[in-house]
Amino acid sequence: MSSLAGKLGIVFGVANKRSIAWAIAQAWSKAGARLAFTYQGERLKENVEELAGTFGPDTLLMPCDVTKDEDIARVFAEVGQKFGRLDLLLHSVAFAPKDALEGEFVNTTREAFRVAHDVSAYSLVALARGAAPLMTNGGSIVAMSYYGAVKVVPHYNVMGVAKAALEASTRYLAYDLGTKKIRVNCISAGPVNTLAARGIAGFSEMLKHYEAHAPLKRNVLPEELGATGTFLASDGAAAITGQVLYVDCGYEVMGM
Ligand code: 0WE
Repeated sequence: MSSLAGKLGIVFGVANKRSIAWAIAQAWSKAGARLAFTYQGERLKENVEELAGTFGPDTLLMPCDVTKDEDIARVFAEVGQKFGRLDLLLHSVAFAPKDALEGEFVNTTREAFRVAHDVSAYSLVALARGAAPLMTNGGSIVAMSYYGAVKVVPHYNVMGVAKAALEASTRYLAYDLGTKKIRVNCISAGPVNTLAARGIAGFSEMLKHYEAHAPLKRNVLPEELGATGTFLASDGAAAITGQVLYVDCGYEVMGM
């Protein structure tokens, strides 16, 4: 039997076909899950409509700005109506103002710091709180992180601090929601060429650096993030919560 047969999930963070959220959604779907999607703003609506539509014309699709409590409330009300229950949630959402990812961290403005943390870290707490009452048979919440949460990656700057908050939030959520059999974990992915990575100065050099230095001498593939996301969502990971799982071809273990 498929590992996610009969499970109901919601995916936050699909922007286009290269999104990590889309890779994990496809893997969840292939493993038997039925999925709902949200999109951020009219700009991304058509993209996500087309992608979500590949799972059937009746795929639940809703707008959601994760910085708006009303949007989050509406999304979970609709999921409650249409699904009646929820098993899986993917958080693959991050944003920091572009300026904050270019100069020095020391120059991060109060507003850029606030926005980065609101969109990239607090949103996990808000979504977990919205999802928990629907996860009546327990559940699995998966969020995406990056090594810049733990070590300095030049220019990752305030996003690194926000990912540190996301990883710590994962642990506190795991503790609170553990009593309801809801697990909360992060996947810390090696760099992937997505819309969010494009336009980042030096990104292709970063991919080459990982290829040269990671034990596996290559970069992670989106479908490998899908496979890990499927494992964490499955009952095979029933005793795993509060963890950050590195899916980075081993890069994280290197000291030099
Ligand atoms: O988490 C990320 C990127 C998230 C991200 C990307 C952007 C680009 C466009 C957040 N906010 C924005 N804001 C924008 O205006 N990654 C793990 C990919 C990434 O981003 C970097 C990296 C890596 C790796 C930025 C600098 C250095 C390394």
